[in-house]
Amino acid sequence: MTEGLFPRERAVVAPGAVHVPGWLTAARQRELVAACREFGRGPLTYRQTVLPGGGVMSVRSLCLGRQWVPYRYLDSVAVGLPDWLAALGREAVAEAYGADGGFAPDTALVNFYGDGARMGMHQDREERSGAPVVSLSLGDRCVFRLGNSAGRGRPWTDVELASGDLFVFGGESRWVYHGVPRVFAGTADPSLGLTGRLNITLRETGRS
Ligand SMILES: O=C(O)CCC(=O)C(=O)O
Repeated sequence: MTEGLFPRERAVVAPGAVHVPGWLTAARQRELVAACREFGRGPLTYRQTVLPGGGVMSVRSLCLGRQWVPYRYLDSVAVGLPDWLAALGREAVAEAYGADGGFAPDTALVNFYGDGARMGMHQDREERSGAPVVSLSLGDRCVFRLGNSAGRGRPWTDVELASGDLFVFGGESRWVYHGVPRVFAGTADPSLGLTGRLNITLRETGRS
């Protein structure tokens, strides 16, 4: 009933974890969706990752720049991280923290959430750098769960991420468990031309 009646406010959700609703303009979101489509045309494609235990992730992903495989980064780069995307990551850190802190991402993980896809609680711990993780959301709204660094359980804070939202987690929140327990299917603005949800995370791997 109250949805859309009140502006969504910028918030520091936890120390070092900043949510900036609607950071990307509608035009920028459309450009990013088009770019994500292009990234998947080859040689990279969106694939479900098979975990070492045999589980298969429900999201479909691709990696620009340094390749992530469970649970490490490969030395090889199949497709480089575009400079414009790294620059957007720097802008994002400056927006969240007031300065970009020299953020120099060398990898972007692009996740596509189709029907029923979600992401379990996990830590982004394969990076050797303590630089923040920048997350950009496009398409359907979701619940993003920001937990703690001790384990997958409570306490956690649920944040609703919508298309165009920026979420940066660094500092004390850099190593917290986090996940996406729910995506609200069909909530994307039809003018975006995306069915489902895309999430781009930019990271510094800390590898030479
Ligand atoms: O989809 C999201 O908002 C989070 C993605 C994520 O946790 C990850 O790529 O490690």
